[in-house]
Amino acid sequence: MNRLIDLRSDTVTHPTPAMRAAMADAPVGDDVYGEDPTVNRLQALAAERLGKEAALFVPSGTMGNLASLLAHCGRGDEVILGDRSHIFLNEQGGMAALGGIMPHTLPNQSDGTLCLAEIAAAIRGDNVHYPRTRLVCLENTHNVCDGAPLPLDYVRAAADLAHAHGLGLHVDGARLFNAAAALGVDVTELVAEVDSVSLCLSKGLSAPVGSLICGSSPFIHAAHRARKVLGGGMRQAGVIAAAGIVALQEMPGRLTEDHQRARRLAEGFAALPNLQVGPVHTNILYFSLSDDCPLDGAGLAAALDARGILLPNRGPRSFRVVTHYWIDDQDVEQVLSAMYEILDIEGV
Ligand code: TLP
Repeated sequence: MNRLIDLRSDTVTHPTPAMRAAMADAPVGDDVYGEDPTVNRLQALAAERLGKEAALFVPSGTMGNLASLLAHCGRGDEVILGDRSHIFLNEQGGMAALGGIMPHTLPNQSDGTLCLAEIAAAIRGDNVHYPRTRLVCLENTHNVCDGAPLPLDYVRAAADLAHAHGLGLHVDGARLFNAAAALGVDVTELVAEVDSVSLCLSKGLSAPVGSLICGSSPFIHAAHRARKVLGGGMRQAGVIAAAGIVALQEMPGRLTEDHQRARRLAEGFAALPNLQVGPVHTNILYFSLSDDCPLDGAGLAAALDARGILLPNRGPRSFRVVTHYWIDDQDVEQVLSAMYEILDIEGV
């Protein structure tokens, strides 16, 4: 039986052999005492790589975003963010549930940005009736907006706008290295004007667990307190941080391969008459079955599943494909052949 081709997400990535070796050998200590040398090394490496004063290792992207928001905001404060952002859609409203923070959503444009004029208009004045606006959040790359990278000039302009009004700018950079690779800019430059950034080691970078928050030393001090109250103080976490070090050092340089494979899939899919295929900017590709396609989403997912390809439908007729380290060129060709076979078209 061939191995599964798992295109559900880049979160499904297993650790690489180099990561497993580093994990086995990692020196560890109690990180709640600040004594885990491997965690400390990972945090120092991340801070240096992103050009920030300090960094904090957290168990997940969700906790990275929430600890950041708790560090920036108090109860009753307001955060401006996109209505299609992961923080708003997929994090259980943690900011409101646990922090008493109010989300103020603006429509995400199709490229993942928020309109700067709309941000400016949403910022509250000093009025006893209003909550205090504290923070703007962006997502880079933008998961739901076709994995689009937010351009450097846009991030700078958003930071200038936020700072001109005394607000902070947080970036959910779960796939920040994908953005930097797609834009051809250094990741340090991409977050230079940003006050805080969370990035995931466990997605395109293939580490088994973990995210990092980076920012100023006072910000990381506050985020560290927030991580503890959220139950994210870990003990001998060096075992997983060791994989994170390999992820930061070895994996960003290969992400363009994932982007090329996503493009190859999109080109192949585009030749099928029954599919509407979205644009590809990075490693994420959305497509849907046209109304006249005899198969519905569940039917296509089942037919792919029977061929060892994991791609459950996300809506009645819609799909998201995510390429990653464990998808190679042969897998891409196998997926295309399967799609052509299922949708009854001659092979590519
Ligand atoms: N995204 C997951 C699912 O939750 C949708 C995925 O498969 O893409 N920010 C962004 C932009 C994300 O895409 C995700 C995870 C997170 C934050 C949360 O990270 P985790 O899963 O580590 O809490």
